[in-house]
Amino acid sequence: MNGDLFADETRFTDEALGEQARVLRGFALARADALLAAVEEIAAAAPFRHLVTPAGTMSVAMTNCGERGWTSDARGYRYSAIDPDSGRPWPAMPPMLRELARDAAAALGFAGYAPDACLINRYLPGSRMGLHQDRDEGDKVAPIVSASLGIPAIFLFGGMKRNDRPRRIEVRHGDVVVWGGVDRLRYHGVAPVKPALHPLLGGKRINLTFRKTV
Ligand code: MD3
Ligand code: FE
Repeated sequence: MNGDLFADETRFTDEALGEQARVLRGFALARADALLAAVEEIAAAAPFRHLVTPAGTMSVAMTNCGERGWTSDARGYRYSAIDPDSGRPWPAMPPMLRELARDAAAALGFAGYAPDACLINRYLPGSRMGLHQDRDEGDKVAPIVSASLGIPAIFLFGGMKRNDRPRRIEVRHGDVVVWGGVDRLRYHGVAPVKPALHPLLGGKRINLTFRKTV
């Protein structure tokens, strides 16, 4: 390959993270503008908010679209069909988002993936997500699909036990991660995001995670 554009090619090609987990580099790139427009429209109806959990207030701001959304208060977290801030259903999941998730899941052999929830996370410099498992979903085998937009972040990709030392995987604008089946319940998190500037998003990172919650 020629020149600087591909200087880090070896670090940023598709990568197997587990038997049924993979990073698809740039998979969402061609749809990034449309995804961002969709996120803005969703956030206009269901604004980003810093949820409170039993452990404290999250540094990541969140909203949702789809039939259900992930939400939390001091008593605990859950999926809810209603946005507790507005008392209305979450905004519908735009077909574009549904199709991205379906196409990415199909690339790992999960045919016919039909998520019912999309959690949208907004990170500013310093925002982080501690190691956790996604286990509030009824279906613990169906994949979760995650699309990253904006400034880079380091995913912490752990094992089945909290104490397993996580791998650090940099994810950039347009990258998609899919994990399902045997890798579905791995511990994971996001290291504190470093300040950076992205031409489309400025100083922030948006992550969309698609789930099948029932
Ligand atoms: C799963 N969000 O919202 S999942 C979450 O970047 C969440 O905002 C991440 O975890 C974020 O619950 C996107 C990324 C991820 C990375 C590694 C994993 C999920 C993983 C390894 C195993 C299982
Ligand atoms: Fe998670």
